[in-house]
Amino acid sequence: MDKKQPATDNQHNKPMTKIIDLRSDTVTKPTPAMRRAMIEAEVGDDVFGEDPSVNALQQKVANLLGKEAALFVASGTMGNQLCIKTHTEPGTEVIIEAGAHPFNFEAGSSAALAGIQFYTIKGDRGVMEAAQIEEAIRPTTDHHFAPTRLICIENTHNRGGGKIYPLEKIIEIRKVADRHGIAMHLDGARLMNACVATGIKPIEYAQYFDSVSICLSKGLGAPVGSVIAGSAKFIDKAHWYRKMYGGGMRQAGILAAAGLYALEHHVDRLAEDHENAKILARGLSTIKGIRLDPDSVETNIVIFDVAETGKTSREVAGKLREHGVLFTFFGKSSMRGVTHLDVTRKDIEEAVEIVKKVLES
Ligand code: TLP
Repeated sequence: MDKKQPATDNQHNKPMTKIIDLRSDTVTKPTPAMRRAMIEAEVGDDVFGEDPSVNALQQKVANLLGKEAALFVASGTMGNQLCIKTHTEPGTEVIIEAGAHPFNFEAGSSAALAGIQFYTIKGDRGVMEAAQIEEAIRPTTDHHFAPTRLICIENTHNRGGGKIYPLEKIIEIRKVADRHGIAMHLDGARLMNACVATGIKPIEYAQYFDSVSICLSKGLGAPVGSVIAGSAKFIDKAHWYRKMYGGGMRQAGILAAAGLYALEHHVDRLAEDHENAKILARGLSTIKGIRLDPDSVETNIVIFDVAETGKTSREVAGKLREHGVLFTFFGKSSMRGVTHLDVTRKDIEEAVEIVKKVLES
């Protein structure tokens, strides 16, 4: 089905009234209360540093993560890219897990804009071991090599199915980084999911990283924006690159107000998304043709395999779309469902019923 077409009722070819959209936690729409906060936001020209709402958001995130400074940016991609650019020089190397977002889904920007190359490591659901990382670090004494400058970690790990990066593993990796004088960046697009699921505070994770990026427009439900945090010197340099990348926004307080609202009202409720993801996983795992271990679900992402249906993931996703349930697919047989603010437990139960009907009929 054409992606632009609305899902239709199969028999009558009429547009479906209800769609259960599990493609991503990015699809949420701002709630009425969030919209009110946006309308009422105090604004100024943020390129002059004069937007009170942006400044308040930056201060809030700096405090939350225990960093000297923070910077509001347009997207998670921009956040990661500014951090990678700021930590490196062209011709240097960045160690990253093979399924990580900057390597797979940021349009080649780390190569194009920062001029770095990645050294990828295959982790276990996105989790690399300290020993694997240490082995990947290039010797500084031999100029054949691109010097290693940065280690990137993703928590939770998207392609790892929302896997939480164990804190003790992060601590081990930090020791390796310190031994070699290498910086660490945390892609914390869904850091708050990890925090809510474990009870570990954002600051406890963040202390092991030189830079952290968190997304406001994933599970937190804001329409736009991410925030990066680090030392004052680091953020000052990233601020220069943000301007260079065209990310200097003017009355951005309208957007920052949504982020502030999200941090104040939408963090604790992530527990509901995690519960719904477990319900989704348990339901899907009982359906013929689906392979999924429901116990592997730790946060709001559910990845499952449909090879045994005899159809590709694209075909299965297309079929389900016709029945009003949207999933994403990657690879030939892998699919992803993500729970979020705009789907209820009832929606999840309904989605499972629909998948069952479609796949088992
Ligand atoms: N992830 C999106 C897609 O791009 C795959 C999604 O639907 O999950 N880091 C991580 C871990 C992410 O999952 C994403 C977005 C980003 C960074 C980038 O954020 P945006 O989309 O705001 O640039």
